[in-house]
Amino acid sequence: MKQYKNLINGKLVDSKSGRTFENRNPADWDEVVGVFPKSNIDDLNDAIAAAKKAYPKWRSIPWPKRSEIMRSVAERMLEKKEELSQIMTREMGKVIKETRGDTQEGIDTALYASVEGRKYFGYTLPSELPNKMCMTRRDPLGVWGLITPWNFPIAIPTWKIFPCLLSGNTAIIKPATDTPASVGELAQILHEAGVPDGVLNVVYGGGGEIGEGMLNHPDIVGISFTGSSDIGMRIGEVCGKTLKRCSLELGGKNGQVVLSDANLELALVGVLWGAYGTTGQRCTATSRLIIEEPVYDTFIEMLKDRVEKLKLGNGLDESVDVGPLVSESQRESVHGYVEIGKKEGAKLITGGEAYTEGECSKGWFYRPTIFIDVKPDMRIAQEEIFGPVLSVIKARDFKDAMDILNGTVYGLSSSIYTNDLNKAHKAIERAETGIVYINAPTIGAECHLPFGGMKQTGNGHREGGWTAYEIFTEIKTVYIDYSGALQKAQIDTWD
Ligand code: UN1
Repeated sequence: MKQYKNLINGKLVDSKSGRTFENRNPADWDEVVGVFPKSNIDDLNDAIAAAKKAYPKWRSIPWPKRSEIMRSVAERMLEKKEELSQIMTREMGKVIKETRGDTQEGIDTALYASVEGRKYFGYTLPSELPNKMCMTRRDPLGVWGLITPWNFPIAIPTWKIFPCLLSGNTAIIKPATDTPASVGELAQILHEAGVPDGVLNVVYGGGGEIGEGMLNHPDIVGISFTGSSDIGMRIGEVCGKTLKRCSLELGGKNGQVVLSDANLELALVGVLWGAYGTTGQRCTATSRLIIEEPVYDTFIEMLKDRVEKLKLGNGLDESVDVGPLVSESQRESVHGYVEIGKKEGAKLITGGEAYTEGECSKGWFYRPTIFIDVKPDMRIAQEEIFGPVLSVIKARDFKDAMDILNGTVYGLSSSIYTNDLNKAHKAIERAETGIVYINAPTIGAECHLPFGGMKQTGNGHREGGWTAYEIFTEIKTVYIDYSGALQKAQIDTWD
């Protein structure tokens, strides 16, 4: 068991509160993965002061030089890929193949950053007036607060930290209390790779204390948050009052549509991966399966059989398909939705209970679950469950399937299985989601493309790719007049 400390101004320090909290393995609650400081406002204030002090020097370093540090981060992460992935499985529960993917996504994000620092373009544009040029450039903002979730303990922190820092900002990160170790290890790597003291600070602790503290601190210029829509709305509200920048990546109720002309075997492996990968705990997880009537019964039969064959267990075992839920409260919440689904009249055909056999008796396991004959307005078809529960809905035809797909307040990811080119294009156009997959599941975004959602999934920002840098920079518009005379825009004429 490792004792972690806050990282403030390049030093590992205990919390001034003297309090700590434990992080336990969700597959075996007897195992303590680490002990962490339960920080208070004094710790946060120290971290913000360090980040503020480090900012002027860090922003003055040329982008290509900062990007060299990112390359070194990528190399170090690659060397430690297996170690990082094992720690992640132990603290979060998802299977080792997936935590290797999570770490790889962080490495890819660092490599992307290492190139972006040499090509982050502005525009040059013609002026309405002679002897004058116009251009845009992007500049950093200052000290950011980054609040990250437990389901992608490395990838999502890297989506925020790397573009934030590469752009010349400094930051405080507060990782989720369920998975703080991964960020602790990552921060150590950044420190060793040459990120100067105070540029990235880690403060462990609860959202109510540290998260709220960030929102209310005048020296924090922006918040980047991934998590639930409820908390996102609260963050947006507080940031609105002081006009802090704020990027929110929130809930999803992602649907996979299977049309009757689709390759059903392909659609089947797609939904198995989309719904039960990461034990359903992805913002992009497939939570609704919308099947066109002619293939409804056949597809459900194929699906039930395969779902019942999924192997549950400790994610470090390479043969396991599905790990535990992250915590006791997560299991209670998922089970609560199963009870709601039963009361609403949906038909439970498999799962629907905790799984406690053998070595799983000491973990937060839950049987992969399928509800069929779900009506689009039921709560299990509308609310984010974040667990291995799939709600299957019958659609009359393509139009009905698209209406059902779009019929939620969320809009993160959608998937359409069809071999009809025209329907595929119509679906791309009509889907009210930030990410659309054709003949692929709702999960599997790549780090160099924009990631985010429409409607209540967010507030219009996109992480990933070049768009992540738009979050962490401000556009500056520059006019350079080399005429040597006063030229009045919109007033002087050119003839
Ligand atoms: C999330 O769903 O919380 O697209 C992040 C994916 C991953 C990232 C998901 N690359 O499924």
